[in-house]
Amino acid sequence: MKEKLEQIKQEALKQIEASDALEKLNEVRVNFLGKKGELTAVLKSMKDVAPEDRPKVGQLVNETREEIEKVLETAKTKMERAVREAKMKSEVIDVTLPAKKNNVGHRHPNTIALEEVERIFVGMGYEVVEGPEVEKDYYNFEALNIPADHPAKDEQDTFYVTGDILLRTQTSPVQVREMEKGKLPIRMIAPGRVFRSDEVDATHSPSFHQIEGLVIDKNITFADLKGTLAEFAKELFGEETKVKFRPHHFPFTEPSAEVDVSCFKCGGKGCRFCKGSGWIEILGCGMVHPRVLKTSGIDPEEYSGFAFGVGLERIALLKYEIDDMRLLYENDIRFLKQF
Ligand code: 2U9
Repeated sequence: MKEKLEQIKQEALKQIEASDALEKLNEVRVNFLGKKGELTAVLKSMKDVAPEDRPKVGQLVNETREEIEKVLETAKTKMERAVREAKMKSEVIDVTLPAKKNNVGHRHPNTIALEEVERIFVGMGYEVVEGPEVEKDYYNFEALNIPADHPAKDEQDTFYVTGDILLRTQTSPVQVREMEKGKLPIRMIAPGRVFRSDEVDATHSPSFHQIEGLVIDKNITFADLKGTLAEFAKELFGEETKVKFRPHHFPFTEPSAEVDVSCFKCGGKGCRFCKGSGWIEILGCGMVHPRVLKTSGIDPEEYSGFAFGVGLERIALLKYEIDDMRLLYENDIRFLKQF
């Protein structure tokens, strides 16, 4: 019996020695010490041992078991340490290596200009409202006092989806929808993409962006419009900026005007930037036509309002001194990262 136990022990030690993974060590444990293991088998065969020898044999079995367990435990600790050390070695960070450069994204000049304009108007208490790019003829033209036979409809030639569904030519439909809701007063800007059937050149594109503004309340006058736009121009182009209102015509406003700002390059003296005039045209505006108010259910006897429209690309081109609108759409990173 003693030899048998010695033989089991030697075999176990040999197998422990040969183990190169924690799983293998576990196999050895199961094979020798487990329920169906070799040592347990010896214990089970105790019934064949003479009763007086049983305590001695039992003790021998226990000693063998303890020895195997001890060697197993030592091997396991050693192996775990080796695994941990290998892992640490493989995960070592070389702090002297050059850093990886992360390419951080960049806001598009249009977005920078839009956020600046929004900041100015939100600061004056305006709400920013958006609406659909695909519109009904009614909201884009009819409700804005541009009937089917109006020449302005030719000027704003657009893309039709069906006979009366089209890509909006201005963001005014957003304001008409707001007026229809009947909640007054209104103080809003409507930024967004608009479409016109224009050829591409340095100042035109079939798709561009506008920001339109609308204020409707009791006792709104042209003086409110002038004060608001003068303030807007100062915030956008600098405190010294002056505004000039030139009479104009829009079907949806009466009276209407185009607004020039004093050239922020030369201060109004005249330079190449303002083509010698000292003034730069930036937007159109006017008092909302009584017919437009009436069409959307607002009583022009009780309420009045002003509106304005500005091309976002025009602001971006001026502010960042870009001389060709096409650069804004080409997404050339070398261009975009300059702003
Ligand atoms: C409602 C009533 C009136 C919006 C206005 C302009 C003048 C204007 C142009 C600027 C450059 C378009 O992008 S552009 O080509 N816009 O000059 N827009 S008044 O008038 C409105 C809007 C909504 C209900």
